[in-house]
Amino acid sequence: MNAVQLVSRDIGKAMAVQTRVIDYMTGFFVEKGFKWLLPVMLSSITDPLWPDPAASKMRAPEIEAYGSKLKLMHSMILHKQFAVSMGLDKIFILSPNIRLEEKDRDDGRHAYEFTQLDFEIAHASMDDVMGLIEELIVGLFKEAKSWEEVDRPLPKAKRPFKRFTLEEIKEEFGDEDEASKVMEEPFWITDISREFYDREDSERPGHFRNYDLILPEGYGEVSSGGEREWQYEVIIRKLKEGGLSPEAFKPYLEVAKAGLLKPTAGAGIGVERLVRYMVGAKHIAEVQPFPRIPGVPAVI
Ligand code: ASN
Repeated sequence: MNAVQLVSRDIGKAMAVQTRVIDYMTGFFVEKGFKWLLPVMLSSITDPLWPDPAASKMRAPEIEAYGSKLKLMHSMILHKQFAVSMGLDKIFILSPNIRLEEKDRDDGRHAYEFTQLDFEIAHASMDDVMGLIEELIVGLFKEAKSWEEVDRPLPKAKRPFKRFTLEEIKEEFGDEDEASKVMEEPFWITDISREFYDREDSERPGHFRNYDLILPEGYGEVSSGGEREWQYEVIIRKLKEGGLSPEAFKPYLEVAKAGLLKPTAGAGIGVERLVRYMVGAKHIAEVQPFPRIPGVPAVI
């Protein structure tokens, strides 16, 4: 595709739905008393996105600024925890993320530049966050029934959404993608061994208090989150177990060591993924005015 073909595409419907989705979601969080932070796009530390069964190992690109090296953000997870340390108990951000995935990640769902609605709540539990996301999704789908741009039936998502552990998904469906194809309503996958910041169940070591929301019809993961670690010793141990260098998380560890991280829980919701699902687009490129597809050179 060249630049002329790119600007000749019709993405009016997708952008109309995106406008309504962002309007609905931001309104939902503002209404509930969340503070709306502006995004951080560069920082000395970012989400390692590793270890993670659903990710390829990647490095955040860096730029040099005023004598320090700053990374392009993989996600704002660590900054969300800092924001709660600053005394902001409920926050959200429309956060642009850059993730230079492997080429083979072009599965219709991955983009190497995308936006997530990322939120975090002090002293919340996984049930609190899962309940909040269910309320948001059920309300959004209900609202969307009256939007003329959404001309396909969305599932009657009923609360509570079904929950499976990752172990159960493997036993029952083989993997997450198969489960997404078979299921007819959004569902949860819990207990996933991944990045250090997701909380390990202190009463059940080797189990994790985290969750992903999966869309049906093969659309796959749309949201991901967890309760968080906040204790310095636990964080250090998990960084080392994950093969990550504590040196790369210096300011984060300083704040943790000072006892300033709080127990929190949160999640991020992929904006383009949600819009793709609601308009029924085959590929995420169809809902990105400027597609950023792993392995495909950007046109503009
Ligand atoms: N937003 C995610 C979370 O809150 C983190 C991520 O995007 N990797 O857990």
